[in-house]
Amino acid sequence: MQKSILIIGACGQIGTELTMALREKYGADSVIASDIREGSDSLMQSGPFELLDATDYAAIEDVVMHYEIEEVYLMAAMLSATAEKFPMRAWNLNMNSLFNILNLAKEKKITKVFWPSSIAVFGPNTPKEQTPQNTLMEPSTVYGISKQSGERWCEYYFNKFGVDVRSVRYPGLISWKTLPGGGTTDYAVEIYHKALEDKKYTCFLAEGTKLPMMFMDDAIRATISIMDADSDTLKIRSSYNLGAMSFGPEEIAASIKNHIPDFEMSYEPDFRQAIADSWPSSIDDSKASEDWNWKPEFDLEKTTKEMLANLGK
Ligand code: AKB
Repeated sequence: MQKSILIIGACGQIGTELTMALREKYGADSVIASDIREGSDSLMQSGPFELLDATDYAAIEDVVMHYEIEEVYLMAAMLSATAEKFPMRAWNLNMNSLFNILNLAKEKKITKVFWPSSIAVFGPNTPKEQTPQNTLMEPSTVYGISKQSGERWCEYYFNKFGVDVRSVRYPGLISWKTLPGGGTTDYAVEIYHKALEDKKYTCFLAEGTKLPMMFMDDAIRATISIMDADSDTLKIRSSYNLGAMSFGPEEIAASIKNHIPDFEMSYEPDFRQAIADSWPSSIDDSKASEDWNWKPEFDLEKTTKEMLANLGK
């Protein structure tokens, strides 16, 4: 089926792989990548690209009209660790970009929206193990507050204006094609790079800090599945819990040691420890399984194999 798609924030960790996957599915010319700066050569050469500021409504509207865009994936955001350093910039980027897209949909200029939420919507008073879909949510980070507010606004625009917005709460994402930036879960990507380069890694989170994580292939599959799902099957228009695996830094180190026996891990927790401590350890994603058949395919061992094989090439 032919459709015209715009990805905002296409050069980031998720955006890069999402753009490639959607181009594969719908054809290169149907998927317009955009970002505030240019991305990798492979992304730039694989199809149309527009320089675009996610906070600039008029510029987004121009691109939407020019390419007759139907669906927007809004992947631009400031993540948890950077947002603690620049609270107002994070709030402005994370909220204004969302309002721009929700308002375009409200005005019927686009028909469908994907917007990512995060495990950061939960806070220190949320049950930590198998965190339910509906539970106490008191996020204590700037990023978490922006994501929780975003979820409320998505649900509001769906109920009030019929905006077809779809969302998942991503856990920490592990990928080898593009580095993450500014997140608390970034250690789970850095560790593989350092294991191959130096055979050692100093982790900025403490031993025992168990967090929900996911390999990027699963995250991309989840994103495309929820966008493909029949609108009527989606009972949740704030954001779906999404899970795959949960581990602490010492467990990822042990799985790397199975392949690189002399790998050494040390720990120097910094300000990101407090952020991680406020988040769940594991996630109950049964609503996503019930409503749109979500099922992860990658566990830690499979992830480690993929990461080391691809980064080692
Ligand atoms: C972060 O660490 O900020 C992100 C997230 C969990 O949303 N990866």
